[in-house]
Amino acid sequence: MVSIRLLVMLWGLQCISCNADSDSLWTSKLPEQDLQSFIDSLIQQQKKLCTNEKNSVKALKNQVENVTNLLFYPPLIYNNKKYVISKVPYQSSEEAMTYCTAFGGYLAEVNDQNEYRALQNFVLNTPEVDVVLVAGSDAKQEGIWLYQRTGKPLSFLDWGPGQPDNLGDEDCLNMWKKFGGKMNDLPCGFRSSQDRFLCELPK
Ligand SMILES: [Ca+2]
Ligand SMILES: [Ca+2]
Ligand SMILES: [Ca+2]
Repeated sequence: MVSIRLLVMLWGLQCISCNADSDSLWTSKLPEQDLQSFIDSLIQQQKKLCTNEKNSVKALKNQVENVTNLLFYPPLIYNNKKYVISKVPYQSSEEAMTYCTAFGGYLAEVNDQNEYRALQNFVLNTPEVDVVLVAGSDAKQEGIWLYQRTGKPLSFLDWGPGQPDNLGDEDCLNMWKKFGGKMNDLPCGFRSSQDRFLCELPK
């Protein structure tokens, strides 16, 4: 009898992970005379609770997708990554990085020529977008460009005409439509409500 009771408790334990409502299972008395039907009802409850959990995970995923659609233009899928350009400006490069991190990624790091071409086309083909912040800063040492996330030197740079000019102290990196999507240094703080940022996310 003890082993059956243990079995019943284990079933209850599995349900705990599905839904807090299953607390009630622990407070209800075990009917000694009809353990089988009690076990059956527990199995049914567990199935129901796990279905509820699946539904809430689905609802949460939908919510995240809705927020993503509100905050970002339609994504670019490239090389098993998802790139998104914000519909909103950033107050600082740190804020842009925080947004990207919140969505499970980082401020887009242009690593090579192929990724650069893909992102250039993405920037050029996204309407209402002009200046797009990407990863890269020479704040630590003027002229030495590092990825903020890793602290490593940029493995790819392609400056627009006359850049970088560090005009009035510009220590962050963007891709600029005016330059055909080529790179420009710009201030790391707020510059214009028209400026956007680009996140690199897992697909
Ligand atoms: Ca990259
Ligand atoms: Ca600079
Ligand atoms: Ca500049």
